[in-house]
Amino acid sequence: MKTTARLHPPTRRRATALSSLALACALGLGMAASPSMAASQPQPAASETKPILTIYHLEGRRSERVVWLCEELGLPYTLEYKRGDLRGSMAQIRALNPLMPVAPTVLYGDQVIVESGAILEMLLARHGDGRLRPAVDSPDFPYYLQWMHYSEGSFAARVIGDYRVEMIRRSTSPSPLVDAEDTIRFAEDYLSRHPYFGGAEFSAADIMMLFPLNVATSTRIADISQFPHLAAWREKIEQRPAYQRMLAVARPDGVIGSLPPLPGR
Ligand SMILES: N[C@@H](CCC(=O)N[C@@H](CS)C(=O)NCC(=O)O)C(=O)O
Repeated sequence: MKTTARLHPPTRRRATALSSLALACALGLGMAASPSMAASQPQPAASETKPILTIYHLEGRRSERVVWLCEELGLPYTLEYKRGDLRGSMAQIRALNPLMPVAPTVLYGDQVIVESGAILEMLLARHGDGRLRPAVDSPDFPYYLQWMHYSEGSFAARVIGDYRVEMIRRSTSPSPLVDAEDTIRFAEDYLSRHPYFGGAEFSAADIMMLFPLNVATSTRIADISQFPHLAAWREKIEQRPAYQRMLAVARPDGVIGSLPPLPGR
């Protein structure tokens, strides 16, 4: 599946129209613009025909973060994946990045880049115009940066680590080390005092934090009803129009091939 969304900033209306095109593509109406749709769009100049960014994607996986960020920013991108076919999508990634075939892998210009957090930071630094992150001198900035990194370094790492261990051997006593539930409790505590992970405003830190929370709850590593602030935050950010546009283009059939939930929970 190849979807291209283009935007000439700052024309936001155009982004919406092009997202509709991307949605049509995602819904199986063909990858190229239909003649009538193409005719209704202003034609991009030759230098703008190919977005600088191509996102190699697996449905329901971390590459959604990059799509979501681009939708928030109105940043043009090409989305590559094979709908309903994780193996096929992985083969595309492997062909581009044989030594580290993970989602997201992006092609940015002629550079192949991995690590969703790094990709988000790079896109914000180059294309963000100050959006989706607090100013460097604001009191929110240290928290923003903490959660940007915590999402993968502590949260996802422990959720997936605990899940793998528990699939092999159910633990009968709490871990003496910081475990997945502790990482969630820490995030819950922060959200009891701040509306978003970047502090006062929605930011890329929220985009980073959603994926490990979803893995934690869908695998039953954590019970979301125990974490009301996280539950309310998730509900709020999932209503964002850019998140909904991301779902339409990047997860048209829901999460496929998800990890089985832990038994007996
Ligand atoms: N820390 C990396 C993790 C990337 C990663 O492991 N992605 C998963 C999908 S969510 C993947 O590609 N897994 C395939 C595999 O491990 O073989 C990031 O944030 O981008």
